[in-house]
Amino acid sequence: MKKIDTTMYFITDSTNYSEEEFLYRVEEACKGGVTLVQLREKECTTREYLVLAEKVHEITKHYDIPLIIDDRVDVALAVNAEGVHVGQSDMPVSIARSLMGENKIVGATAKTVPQAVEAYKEGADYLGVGAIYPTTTKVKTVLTSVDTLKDIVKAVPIKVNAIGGLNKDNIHILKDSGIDGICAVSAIMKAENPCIAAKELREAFNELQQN
Ligand code: TZP
Ligand code: MG
Repeated sequence: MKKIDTTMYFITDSTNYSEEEFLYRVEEACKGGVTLVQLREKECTTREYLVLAEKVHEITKHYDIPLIIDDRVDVALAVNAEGVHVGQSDMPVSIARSLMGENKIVGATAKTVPQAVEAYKEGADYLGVGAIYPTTTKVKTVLTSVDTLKDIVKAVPIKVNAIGGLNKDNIHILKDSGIDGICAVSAIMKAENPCIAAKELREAFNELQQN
């Protein structure tokens, strides 16, 4: 199995930031110890996605953190990103896997056990499960209960991350859920200091796993 550290999975959102501020925040998050970065752009053109992905990849490579591109296999391949993340209305995992090849990371969103099992069988390396809490990030999603999250963890042998409204003060509900990591957008992206926020969130999760 591929070695992927999904412990502190940071997902970007460039909304309301200049490119300079956005890239600064991404770099600060990297300094703070995030273990995986996903570039998630919903409104830009393909060209804009490509150009931004190249810039973000320069940063993540410097910190030796794998970069995952949301939704777009073509953009992931074009910038030689380490992986792609597909949701239920994106390219199916099986096709993403065959296009990306065996050595790249393919992640998938799953909200139910059948979706999780299907994604695993089609070749996903990890799953993002949620939203656990309501989120202010622009996304079409429904809530997933912690019980469903636990059922998914038991149903598949790949890494499972929780996502949705997570921050250092509310992740305690994930204790003993068996997850491998947490995904966060706002808690890091919108933090006054993304470096400290990333560090604190990672520490809070590590503590949860130990106690
Ligand atoms: N999928 C489910 S919730 C979500 C995505 C992409 C957004 C999570 O963002 P935040 O700000 O960490 O709640
Ligand atoms: Mg998607």
